[in-house]
Amino acid sequence: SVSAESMQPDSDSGNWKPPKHSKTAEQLERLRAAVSGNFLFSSLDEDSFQLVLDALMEKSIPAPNIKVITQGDEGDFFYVIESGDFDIYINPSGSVEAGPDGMGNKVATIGPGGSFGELALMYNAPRAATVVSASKGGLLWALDRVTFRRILMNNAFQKREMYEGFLGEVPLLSSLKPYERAKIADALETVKFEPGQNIITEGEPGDAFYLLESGHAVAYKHGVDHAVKEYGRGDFFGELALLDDKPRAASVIAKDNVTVAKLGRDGFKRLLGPVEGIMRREEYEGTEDLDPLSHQKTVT
Ligand code: 1OR
Repeated sequence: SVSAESMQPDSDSGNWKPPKHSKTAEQLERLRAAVSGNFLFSSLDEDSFQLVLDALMEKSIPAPNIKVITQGDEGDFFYVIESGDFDIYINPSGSVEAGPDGMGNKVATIGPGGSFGELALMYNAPRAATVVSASKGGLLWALDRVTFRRILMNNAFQKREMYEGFLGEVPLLSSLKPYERAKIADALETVKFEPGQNIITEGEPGDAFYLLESGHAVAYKHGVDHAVKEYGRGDFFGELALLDDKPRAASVIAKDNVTVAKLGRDGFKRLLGPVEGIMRREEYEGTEDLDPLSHQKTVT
């Protein structure tokens, strides 16, 4: 949980001037692309967004095996990945013997569009993990601690707190670690629908995945006469078009007032990899007719 102390603004930042690192048009274009899919930036207003763009610094990580963050160090920067893969190692015991260079065990790999290094800045804690480049041609965008805390952090806290309870109840996500659910929370957007509104329309291309937070929705195939499924709190839908790059296989329509947590295609691919097997298995579970939507309660 968030300590009161970690929420205090940094004491030395009374007359803070945000850093400005000038960028070429080419750099700016790459930077905009790199942060476009990243949750934390998407809910910033124009001014804050511009301020963060100015403050970000490009950092080239040309080769594999370069340490970007060392577990136990003080936090200085938050990083967004433009290109390259980065491995996360955790040494739970602090033992020098554990794993390569005493870095402990590899717990995750993060790729383009992903980010890391937020925990130490959010909680005023030592670095929780070691982060090492895993490929050539890595490019990072680094945001200094003060700008992160002043501009991006409240957003991250709010979303992680707001979604923590709900995501913990979603059966699909129960095998994930709390940290993995926190990263999903960052990427979610709350959307509301009124009774009768289409959340998803059959035949259209798919660009998002949905978790149902409250209310009920019904899936229909071939027009609204043929209900195939009803969804309630904690259920998910919209995965098929994203998993298989196919048009929407059904329409999903709000039955009453519905609130969904929406996850865009990039976030879906980046964050739900570990449960892809579960989604695919559930598609066909216990059905004779292999109806691709029959992984949840069938409307009778
Ligand atoms: P940091 O500032 O502590 C290391 O610096 C960063 O590694 C950390 O922020 C996160 O951004 C990132 N546990 C802790 N930190 C992780 C983890 C993680 N994965 C990435 N980082 N995991 C939990 C393992 C029990 C891995 C979850 C898959």
